[in-house]
Amino acid sequence: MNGANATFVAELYTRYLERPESVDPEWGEFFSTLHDDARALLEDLKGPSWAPRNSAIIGGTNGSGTNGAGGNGHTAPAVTARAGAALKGAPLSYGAATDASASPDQVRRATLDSIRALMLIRAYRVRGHLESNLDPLGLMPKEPHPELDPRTYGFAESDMDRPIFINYVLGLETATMRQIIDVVRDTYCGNIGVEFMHMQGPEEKAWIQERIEGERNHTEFTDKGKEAILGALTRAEIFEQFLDKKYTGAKRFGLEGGESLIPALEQIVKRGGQLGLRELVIGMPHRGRLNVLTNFMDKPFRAMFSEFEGNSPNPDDVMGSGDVKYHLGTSSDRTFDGNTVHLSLTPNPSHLEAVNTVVLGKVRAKQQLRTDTDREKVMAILMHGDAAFAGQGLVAETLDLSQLRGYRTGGTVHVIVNNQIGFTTNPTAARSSPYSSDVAKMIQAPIFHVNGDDPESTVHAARIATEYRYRFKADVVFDLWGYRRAGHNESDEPAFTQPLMYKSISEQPTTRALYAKQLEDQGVIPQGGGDRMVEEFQNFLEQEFEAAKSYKPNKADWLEGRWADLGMAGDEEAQRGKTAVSMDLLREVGHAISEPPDGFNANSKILRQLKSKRKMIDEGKGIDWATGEALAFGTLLCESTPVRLSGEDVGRGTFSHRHAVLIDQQNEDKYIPLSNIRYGQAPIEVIDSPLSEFGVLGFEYGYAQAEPHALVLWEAQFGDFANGAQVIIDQFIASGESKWLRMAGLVMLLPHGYEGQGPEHSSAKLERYLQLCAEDNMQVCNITTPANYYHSLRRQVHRNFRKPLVIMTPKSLLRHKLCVSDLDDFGPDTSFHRVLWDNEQLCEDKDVKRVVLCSGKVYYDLFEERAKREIDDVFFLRLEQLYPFPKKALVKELSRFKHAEIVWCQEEPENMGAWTFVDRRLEAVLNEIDADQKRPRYVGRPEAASPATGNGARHRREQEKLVDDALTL
Ligand SMILES: Cc1ncc(C[n+]2csc(CCOP(=O)(O)OP(=O)(O)O)c2C)c(N)n1
Repeated sequence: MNGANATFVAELYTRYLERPESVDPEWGEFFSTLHDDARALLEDLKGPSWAPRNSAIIGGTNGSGTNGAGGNGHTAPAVTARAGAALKGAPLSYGAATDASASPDQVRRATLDSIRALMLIRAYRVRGHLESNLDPLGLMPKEPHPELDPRTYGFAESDMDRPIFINYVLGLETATMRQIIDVVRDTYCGNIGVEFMHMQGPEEKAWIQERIEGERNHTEFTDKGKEAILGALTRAEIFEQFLDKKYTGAKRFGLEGGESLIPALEQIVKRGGQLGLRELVIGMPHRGRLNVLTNFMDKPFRAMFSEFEGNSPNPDDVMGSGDVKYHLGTSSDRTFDGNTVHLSLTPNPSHLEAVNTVVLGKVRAKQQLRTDTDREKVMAILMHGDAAFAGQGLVAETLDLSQLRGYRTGGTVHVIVNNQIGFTTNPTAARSSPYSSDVAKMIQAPIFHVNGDDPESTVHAARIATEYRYRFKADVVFDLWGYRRAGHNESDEPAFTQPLMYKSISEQPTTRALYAKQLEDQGVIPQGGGDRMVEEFQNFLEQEFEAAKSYKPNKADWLEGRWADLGMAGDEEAQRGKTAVSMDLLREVGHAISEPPDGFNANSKILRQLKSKRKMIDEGKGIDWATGEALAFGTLLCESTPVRLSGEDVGRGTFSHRHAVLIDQQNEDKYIPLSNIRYGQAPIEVIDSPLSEFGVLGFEYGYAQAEPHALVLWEAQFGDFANGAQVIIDQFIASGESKWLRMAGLVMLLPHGYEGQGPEHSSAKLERYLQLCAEDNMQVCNITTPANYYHSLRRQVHRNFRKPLVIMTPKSLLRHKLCVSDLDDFGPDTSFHRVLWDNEQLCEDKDVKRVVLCSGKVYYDLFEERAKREIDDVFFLRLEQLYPFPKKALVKELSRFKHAEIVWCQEEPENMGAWTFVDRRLEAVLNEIDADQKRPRYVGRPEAASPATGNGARHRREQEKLVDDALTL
């Protein structure tokens, strides 16, 4: 755009406003985005009906004025008249709309001025951030952007002082282009760059615009406020220096270069507290974590120094592997302005961003527990590195959850601690987008980029970000630009890879030093006041350092709050749990889940299913898998245990078996039978999740951690998809208790079984879970009856400890005539069985020639084939729970068959499934009972790279062979 065509565009635009259809559609689309301000301007300028028709200059000839905006045909003349008044510098009250003395040319130019000025102002809103001053090092190349140049809109130097009517846009009625530029540059190109014009919501966009334009994006801090900011910067900087001096070279992933984070976080809590925040759940990476733990979370410095001395953060009698300092969490209360906010930092693994949805799940559970339906009392802050935010796909998954009914938490404040480097990698190699924050545009989040060397702007922007979250209950991104003073960690040499950047960093005064000087120069603090603050804090740290020598942690940070009545796992017998319920309760639930309400138009096939469900309950026979599950959920709900099930398509069930949510065939109303058992029952949430494994599993893990008194389940569409969430499984579920003393009773339901559906839909990779099992960290089951499934679920909340439960769940067994239970198996005197006997014993123990041990669906294949062949001397034993390994039970059962052949049969290839896990454990059992055969013999598919064949005929051949081998070989 240049001066000449800007005139053309402005004319076109005026025509567009009068008759949108009269301009080319592409222009129309462009103009529609300009709409708000320009329309307001023209509306305001709409003259009274006496404006002369024939003075129309733009778009008003040939009678077209009759089609003008507002239908009175006078818009354009009125506009020009008003603009003409502006041109002459007349006061622009409404009454000045008729300035008959302005010549048509003057009026025309004034009108164009107005519109072109609006175009420029809009360009600053959209792209002003590109010329803002974000990089404290000043290394980021900055090109002037033509759209931000008044010449582009036809304003030469000689035009800069002409008054232009802009109708209170930017709070100015009239202004010269010079004044306009002053204001827009101050607002949009200072030390804060705001991106918000990508937002579709007019209210959200207008809010941001007003919030920042109203005060030119500045806060005037009181002297006390300024001192508080300097205090926070001083603590942040001196703490790192102190560590560097006392523990030179020790890894701490220091915050140096990003110290403004600390006052920014304090501002978020302070402003949040005023807006209703009572509990803040925090997720953050390694960078600056020790600083956040002490200076923001109030972890005692002496405790931190003690850990640097190599002491455990927990009392000696606490077990577990522990973790490195910069992964640990903590919790504390902080009070600002009389509002106390509980802060908890979630422990996390090295895996950047992996903690994100764990934090969100915790927030959601805490909101539920506080009946915080407005989502104002509990909020998350997630901190991120710039490289990680752009690079890790989980960020997109996290953002995607932010507004979904089953996962929303009322908005997260994301803080990118942007040091413009990722380990040794430059931004140009780390992302294709201009900013690391760009991914957040997918959810229309506003983005505040701030130069961290301007701590006042930092605190100001943090405040607006918090207000936005509270106003719109939506995510907001705060991108704090700084640098990394040391290498990636303190023993790394950054000059190997970024010599120029590090030369510049070595010459850069610290943020604290710059700000202390600023406050001294302003007279806010006395000369030398900055240094005195430093000394005072150094002295305090020295005292803490001394105190650390005798510091002893007096309690471990666990089993508090909601966990207070829970303990550690006891012996094997205790793990059974009391899971039986009365027959009355079973029938009550059974009836509720088999009757849609009056007037509900259920699908006819569903009605048939409900009828047969009702029959199962009434006759007490043939209870299938889905009904067993519903009985588990329903009985828990009646016992006041909330249930939360999420995963892809879980409402209906991937295999169309669950139908936890019924859909009215005429209006698509939903009815959840399990929500309608009785008055006063606990709530159940059944949530169809987005197509994500990593994010959603993390969320449910976090939820389960914060609410141990609910049954929380995640179901994979097919079990193997869970490996998209492998980080959550390895880093949290399997090892979280050992590393961080954090338990979770989360259930993972993983459809598994060889049914000829090909490589990706057969195996849930049982072997992976078994390999992770140790120290009683979790339970892994492959269950074969609806009743045992029911008990396994109820057991999760009927013991005084919590452990993750991984279940290989069935597919074909969902409808298998043999895979059913009696109602009695759910009733009094029943419980979970880790080992299940054969359903039929066909000969006496002593005559059993062979015992086939197996787990899961293959049992039924074996059972049917044995019956078909009328074999009566083979006995089956099912391992329903593989871990904790039911050694005692197996010793007892196998002692009956000391002289029999012992076979392990599985469907999976030999390098997969349970074989390598059970092999040595069964050997130990056989040795213990002094059986004739000391090791089980393997029967199953041979080793394979791919879990299953894609060829149906080959699958059947393989399956027949392994069943045949198990019975006869
Ligand atoms: C998922 C994952 N991959 C790789 C790493 C190894 N790693 C640790 S820090 C880091 C660079 C992170 O850069 P950035 O996100 O910008 O944070 P910074 O350390 O600069 O604060 C990398 C690659 C990791 N921790 N997690």
